[in-house]
Amino acid sequence: MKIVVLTGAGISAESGVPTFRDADGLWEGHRVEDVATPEAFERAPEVVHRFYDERRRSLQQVGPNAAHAALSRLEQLLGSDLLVVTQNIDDLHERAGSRRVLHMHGELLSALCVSCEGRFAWDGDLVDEPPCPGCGHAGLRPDVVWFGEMPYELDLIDRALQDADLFVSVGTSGAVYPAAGFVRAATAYGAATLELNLEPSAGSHFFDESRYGPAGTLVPAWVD
Ligand code: BJW
Repeated sequence: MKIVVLTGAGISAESGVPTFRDADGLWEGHRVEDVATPEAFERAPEVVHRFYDERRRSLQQVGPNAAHAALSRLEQLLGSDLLVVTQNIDDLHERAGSRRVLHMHGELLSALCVSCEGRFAWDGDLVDEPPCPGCGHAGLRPDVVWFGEMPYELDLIDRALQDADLFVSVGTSGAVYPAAGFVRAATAYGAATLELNLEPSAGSHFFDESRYGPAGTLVPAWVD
């Protein structure tokens, strides 16, 4: 059975990573729309850098939880029949042992050069305008996908959805496209669909089945 699992901020919540749209989902009074747009970066790059530099540093204080671990176990069973598509920019799936992970909204531990468009492994701060390791230009930005930008790997994801027998969505509000549209695409391609979330998402009525509760409980119960 071929399975595509889409994950969102809710899967990392029990690891201590704040979500975007829950009560604690604000950063110093900013809405995500105020710090996750190219316009915000143009207007106040240091504010945006600080937001991502802090999140990059916080990654070292957290670890994968039971939901990440369960998806890693599932990959050991299914091999290439499982693909995890994550909207998250943390590396908790990888640290739990998952290898078949697509980061459609980019990665905190990567920097993108605005000049040569090179992508580089990065674990330090970006606020000090370090030079690009590729071309030397002082224009590195977080390698993440902001509103209005094209998410990564959409062709691969669409092909995986076409082949999937089951599409599972974990810990996402369904507020952000194109990820919010994957359930309808998967259904149109013939897959069964399952939502695992703390509460009904914006698109919960599109799923064949929904289970509500914390991912750290629901995902292991589904996998095992
Ligand atoms: C738990 C839990 C626990 C909590 N256990 N669960 C109208 C229609 C269609 C599209 C648009 C439209 N208007 C505008 C657009 C485009 C726009 C968009 O979708 N805007 C919406 C606001 C409407 N989208 C874009 O611009 C995207 N690009 C694009 O569309 O390109 C053009 C294109 C055209 C055609 C085809 C394809 C493309 C880009 C979107 C980029 C989003 N970027 C961000 C920031 C990334 C970097 C960063 O991390 O800072 O991505 S925004 C932010 O939202 C982040 C997340 O990945 C994303 C989704 O959030 P997520 O993961 O769902 O988190 P939350 O907080 O919303 O929800 C958490 C959920 O977990 C909740 O439901 C909780 O209940 C639950 N939960 N604890 C289980 N313990």
